[in-house]
Amino acid sequence: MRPTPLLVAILFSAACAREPGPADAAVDVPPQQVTITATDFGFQLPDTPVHAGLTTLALVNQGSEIHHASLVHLKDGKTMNDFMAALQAGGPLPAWAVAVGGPNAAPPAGEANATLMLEPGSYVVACFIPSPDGVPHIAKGMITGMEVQPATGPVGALPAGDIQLTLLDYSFAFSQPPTAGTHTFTVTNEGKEVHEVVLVQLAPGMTAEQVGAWIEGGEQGPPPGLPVGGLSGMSPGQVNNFTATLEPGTYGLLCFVPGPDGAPHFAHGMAVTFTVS
Ligand SMILES: [Cu+2]
Repeated sequence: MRPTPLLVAILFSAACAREPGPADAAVDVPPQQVTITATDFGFQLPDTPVHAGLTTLALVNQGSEIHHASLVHLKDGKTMNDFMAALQAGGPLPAWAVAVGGPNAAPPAGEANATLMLEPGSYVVACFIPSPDGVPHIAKGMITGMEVQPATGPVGALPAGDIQLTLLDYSFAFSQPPTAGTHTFTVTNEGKEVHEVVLVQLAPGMTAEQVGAWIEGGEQGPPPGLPVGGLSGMSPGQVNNFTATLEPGTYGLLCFVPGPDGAPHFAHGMAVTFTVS
């Protein structure tokens, strides 16, 4: 007896259900959850091992200043001391130090998040945000090492957010204007320099440029805006997601990474103000 078409269809769909393709397996892996606690001026990482693969980093700020967690992958056996020496030498990051992103700019008592694919290896977690005295937090001891162990199972894949944000030399480009509500932003650095993105909810009448000037000027007077999300420095080609909830009002995007001339990228055009409705 030959199987009926219906039976063939049932057998075929059952076979498909038993043998998901690699893409299906990848997107079904939930991200590893890692909480990073920031204080004035240090980081606390989990006691449990961090493994390679899709990972959501939650930055919890228990300090009194704004902090971020910038992850830098140290390759070629380089150490945190090598990284500090390279920073002191100035100029762009050496090729062995790859800025992979991380949660940007959590206000005091606030949080920030980033989801990314972690490769195994040695990392540093650092905060480059300056205090009102102009000294970056990394120079006050806000750097620590993090070892990422090899994956123990499927590594997953970074899911596509509902809004794409591209970082360029020197501009931001949205796939569509952000609306009020909760969004996952997929951010890709398509520039030739390291870039970050700080998403700021602006006070009425304020602009993104005024936020940049306020930070650079030692945070005098009331803040022109408060950070609500974003991603720390990302080397060319890096991709991270972050999730943020927007209310109707005005917002700004800024990049504080210095260019070859020493001026922050926001002074070169990476400061945009937009309206959310
Ligand atoms: Cu900090």
